[in-house]
Amino acid sequence: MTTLGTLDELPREYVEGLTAHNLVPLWPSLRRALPQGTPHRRTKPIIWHYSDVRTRLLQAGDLTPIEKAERRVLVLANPGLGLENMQATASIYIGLQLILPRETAPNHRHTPSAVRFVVEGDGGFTIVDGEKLPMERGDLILTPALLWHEHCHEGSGPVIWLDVLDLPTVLAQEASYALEGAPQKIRNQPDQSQTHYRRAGLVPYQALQGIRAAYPLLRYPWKEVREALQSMASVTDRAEMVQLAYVNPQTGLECLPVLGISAIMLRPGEIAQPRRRSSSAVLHVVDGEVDAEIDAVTLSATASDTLAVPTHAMVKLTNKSSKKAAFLFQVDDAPMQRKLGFFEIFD
Ligand code: 1HN
Repeated sequence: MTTLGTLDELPREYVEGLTAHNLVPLWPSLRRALPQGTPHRRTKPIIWHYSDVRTRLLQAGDLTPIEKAERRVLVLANPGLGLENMQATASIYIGLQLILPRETAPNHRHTPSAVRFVVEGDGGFTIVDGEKLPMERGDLILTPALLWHEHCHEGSGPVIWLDVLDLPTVLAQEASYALEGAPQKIRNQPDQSQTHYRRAGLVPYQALQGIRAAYPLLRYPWKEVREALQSMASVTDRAEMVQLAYVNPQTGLECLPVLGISAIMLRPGEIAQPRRRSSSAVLHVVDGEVDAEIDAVTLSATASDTLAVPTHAMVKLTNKSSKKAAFLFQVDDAPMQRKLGFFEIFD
């Protein structure tokens, strides 16, 4: 590989003339823009322990009334990317949000897409596009770009969930903004996961005639995801991972344009070594004790802990229990990378 010319090698007056005309020579920066072989990664493999976050989130509940926060969130910020940039990985935003009984997080809509993954508590719900979506532990709720959403809490005790957004990508496009709205009118009926999309393989007949919403299913109850993982595990070779992707039931494609959502079951004692891939990810332990080796870093995770996986990382997941299964929730940016044409899985 040839060594390219540097800025210092150019006459000072020439460089000043370029600067004066808002021009920049590429060659001194070319190797930084295109490192050879693997990308330059600032994202650190790190873990956020739920016990550390939860304490401080409950303190925020005392310190900051919901009216002063709108969303009472502590952001899981990767130190390698600068805490102020609010990135768990370069393209994934993660926060932990607290709502207390009778509070509401007011109605709004915005350009970033989000999912919520419920970590703790009963009685919370999100209203998306007029649909009331109950939030039980492990449930996944979609709030796709530009759909109205607000959160409420009719139960007792704190409700805490993981917010997952494609915010870093939308911010990088200078396209992130929100609109506030009046509280939504709730359609007084069970959510569509209980009525129109009860099981895989069955969709409303009308959808075949082209009458379909862009986001037909907005809630994926954990109870069903967990059962589906267990059924799959019962017949899956130990050499293969037990992993299910959350998809749009009308298209069979990922739920959201940028972020991919999936759930993993690690059987008792299982060591999973997924192939190295170009995407970044966030892993969240739903249940169990898991050692995650990410590049050369080993992180020990237990229920409700969250981990950042950089792009191109080597990953090894170990279920530390020889008796109980472990369950993980995964978010990655593979859908965006696929659309951009560079998603890769390496040998
Ligand atoms: C948002 O709309 C929510 O609706 C939570 O609960 C976190 C972080 C950045 C931008 C929008 C919510 C958010 C957010």
